[in-house]
Amino acid sequence: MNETEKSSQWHKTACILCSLNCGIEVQLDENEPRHIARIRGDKAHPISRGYTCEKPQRLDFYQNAADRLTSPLRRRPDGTFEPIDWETAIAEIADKLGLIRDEHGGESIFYYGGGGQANHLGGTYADSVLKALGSKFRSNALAQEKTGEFWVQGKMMGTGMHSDFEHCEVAIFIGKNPWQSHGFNRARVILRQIAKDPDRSLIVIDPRRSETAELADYHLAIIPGTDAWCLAALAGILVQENLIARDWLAEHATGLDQIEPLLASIPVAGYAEACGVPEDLLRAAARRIAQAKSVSMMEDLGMQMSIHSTLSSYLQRMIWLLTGNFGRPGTNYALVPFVALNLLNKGAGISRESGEKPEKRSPVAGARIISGLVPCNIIPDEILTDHPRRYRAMIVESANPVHSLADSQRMREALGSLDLLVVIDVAMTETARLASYVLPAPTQYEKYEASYFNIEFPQNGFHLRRPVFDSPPGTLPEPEIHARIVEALGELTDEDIAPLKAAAQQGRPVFAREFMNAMATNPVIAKFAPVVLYRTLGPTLPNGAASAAVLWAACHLFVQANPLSARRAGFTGDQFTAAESLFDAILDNPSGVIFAKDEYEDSWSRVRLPDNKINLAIPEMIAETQKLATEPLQRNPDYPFVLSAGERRSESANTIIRNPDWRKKSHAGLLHIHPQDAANLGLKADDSARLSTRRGSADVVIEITDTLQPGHLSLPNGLGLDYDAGDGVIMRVGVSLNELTASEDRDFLAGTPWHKHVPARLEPLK
Ligand SMILES: Nc1nc2c(c(=O)[nH]1)N[C@H]1C(S)=C(S)[C@@H](COP(=O)(O)OP(=O)(O)OC[C@H]3O[C@@H](n4cnc5c(=O)[nH]c(N)nc54)[C@H](O)[C@@H]3O)O[C@H]1N2
Ligand SMILES: Nc1nc2c(c(=O)[nH]1)N[C@H]1C(S)=C(S)[C@@H](COP(=O)(O)OP(=O)(O)OC[C@H]3O[C@@H](n4cnc5c(=O)[nH]c(N)nc54)[C@H](O)[C@@H]3O)O[C@H]1N2
Ligand code: SF4
Ligand SMILES: [Mo]
Repeated sequence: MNETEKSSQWHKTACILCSLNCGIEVQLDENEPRHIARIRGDKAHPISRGYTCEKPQRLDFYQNAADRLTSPLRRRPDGTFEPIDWETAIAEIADKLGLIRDEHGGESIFYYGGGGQANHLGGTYADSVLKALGSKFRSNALAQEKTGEFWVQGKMMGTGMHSDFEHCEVAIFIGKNPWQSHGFNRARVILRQIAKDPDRSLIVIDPRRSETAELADYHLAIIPGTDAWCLAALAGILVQENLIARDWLAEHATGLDQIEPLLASIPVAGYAEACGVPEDLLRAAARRIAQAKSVSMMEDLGMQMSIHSTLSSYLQRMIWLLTGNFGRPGTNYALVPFVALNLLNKGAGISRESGEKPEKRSPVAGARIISGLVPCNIIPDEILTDHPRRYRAMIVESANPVHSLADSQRMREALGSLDLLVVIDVAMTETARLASYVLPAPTQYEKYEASYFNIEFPQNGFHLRRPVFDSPPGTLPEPEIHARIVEALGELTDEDIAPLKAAAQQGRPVFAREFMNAMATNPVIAKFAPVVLYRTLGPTLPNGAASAAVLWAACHLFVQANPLSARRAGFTGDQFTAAESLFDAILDNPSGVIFAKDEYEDSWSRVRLPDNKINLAIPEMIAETQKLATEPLQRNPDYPFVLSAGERRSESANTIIRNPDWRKKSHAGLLHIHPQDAANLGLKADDSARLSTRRGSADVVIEITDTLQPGHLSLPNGLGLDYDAGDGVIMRVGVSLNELTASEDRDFLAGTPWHKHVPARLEPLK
């Protein structure tokens, strides 16, 4: 295909700006063929079906950023970087990691990241590097938002779950603004449908009149940080007005006898006052929930990144469980993940189904490890110490912890004090700037990638995306980087893989037999399975799809664990044939495939607790609920405002796009403030002010809006990046939020941060 044909063609891929990864089609610029010129939704994508929001129109800012990395870099003693070749980079990194392992043990090498919003294929191969090093501790962004929810979910259901907003009668969102942040497919279409149907209701629990709250039938505008009181009051009303689904609970749940007296004693009027919502409105919402045939409920950062987050995850579940809303259309369901992530990438925390691993604690701070992830907020404590088991080296892949985790100042200090920091990214990030070595990867449009947050039901989809562009010289895809490190460590030799390489030449049936055999007989093959597959099966896959090799094993594991789901999705025959045809379907369908079809009742068999019954009573959470009566929300008079540090707006997308020009001027990261507060401070629209927290201060420009309550301030997520436009001049637009947050402000159990609840002070800058 010549360049002109290539540019006029529509290439199928996905948007990478949030976890939904909607299918899109892109056309390249005729004159500048490395640019994306036009973008439209892919109607053939089996999940998003042509839907997109406005953000992907600006994806070329990601693809063609000026701070893209094009060569491995090594830090010089003076802190500047020099380009080096790949052979040198891999040899030196493997050598240094090997020395640290030999001297201090593999436990001292910490892995962070492994995939952002749409790129988890590379991270599955990192597992082999970690095994080669004997590394045991890892984390990623899920451990600063979802681990409290995972812990509760593990104790109550032993399975991951999601909600069926498309079919529910009542939808409830707490600390979640799906109009902007999505979180489920085709969110705006579905929200509009619910809002305009007189028989359906939308309940939003959010201190702010968000775009979603605008559409709500019931907006419970709580005082920031009082979710636990609001939820306890709602659950209290359900019990006290006898609105609970008693027969259903008798059949499907245990522990009601322990929580009923607790909820019966909730002083509803007092808790209504504590959360600032009129008691009548709380009662009306609770009755609406109890009446409905189906209720779906979702929590997100507004609750998960605030005080009481783990407790609120527990109380949130009471609302829909006490009313029997699980395992039917329109309610909440247990999903079927693509098992590979569980088995091949153990502990990555992506599948949302593992609860707490018994007794697992971080080596220095002794923090609880949930779903295999060390709490993000304690990472600096694990490094900034002379403890013999401290982390001494770190590999960061596809993440920017210096910018995205609490307390950037301590994170910089911690990363700066490591013996070795290796960063794998596409761009020169705030974290990469501190690295000993920076390894450049192609963008997600220059390699095979996969969208992994598969949470749809009753049909679940998987999308393997093909490259739209060739990868630039100087970059290597992550699977290749990981394979080379494992090989340079001397852990996997040509002799180990030669028989499988030969078998792969004879077709997949022969390969499958030999691979299973090798897994059972050669411990090296079992230990490094992802990289082995990449090196043996990988080169035989069509169209250069070597990175997809790990998915072959994933297909087999999936069909083995869920034969019925696969059969309903059309993958029939014996287990081997079904798995092979699923793998072929993934390779052959550039818009993605449905890999599982389920029945709502299947949810019950996935509740992995005794008798498949839901457990309502978690002792730690019962004790926390009791404390609500005597421990009111604390206020610090020196910091009279509550700052929500990280609102999702229409032009924020974590830090995936670094060039600030992707936003219109009017969205340049303004601080939202209520008119009354602005007037009290003598501030007018577009005035500058100094925002201070216990940890730091920043200059902000304000926007006045009555969508916020008095006393509440809000700043957008993902801004304040130091973007080098190529001329050495750093552009910074908006506030780098985590310069203002403190790592000790975190949940008592899961260690998740309180970013939505940062005590703050605001002073006019004159
Ligand atoms: N446009 C856009 N979409 C995104 C992202 C993005 O950067 N930009 N990021 C993606 C990611 S990684 C995630 S995790 C999701 C997050 O998605 P969301 O959690 O929906 O996003 P937020 O805007 O951070 O927070 C949601 C709401 O919490 C409210 N809130 C603040 N304080 C409180 C409180 O004390 N209690 C309650 N109940 N609510 C409160 C805020 O007013 C806000 O409306 O979004 C994803 N989607
Ligand atoms: N104060 C505050 N802090 C927050 C939040 C908040 O609301 N408030 N939100 C938090 C949330 S929910 C999240 S999820 C985190 C997200 O924070 P992180 O997990 O750090 O991830 P992203 O900001 O998504 O950045 C992804 C990185 O991947 C790189 N990248 C993109 N494509 C590729 C690729 O193909 N290969 C490689 N190797 N790298 C690639 C990008 O350049 C970028 O550096 O931020 C958190 N931080
Ligand atoms: S930002 Fe999210 S919802 Fe919007 S198009 Fe991209 S993947 Fe879809
Ligand atoms: Mo997130």
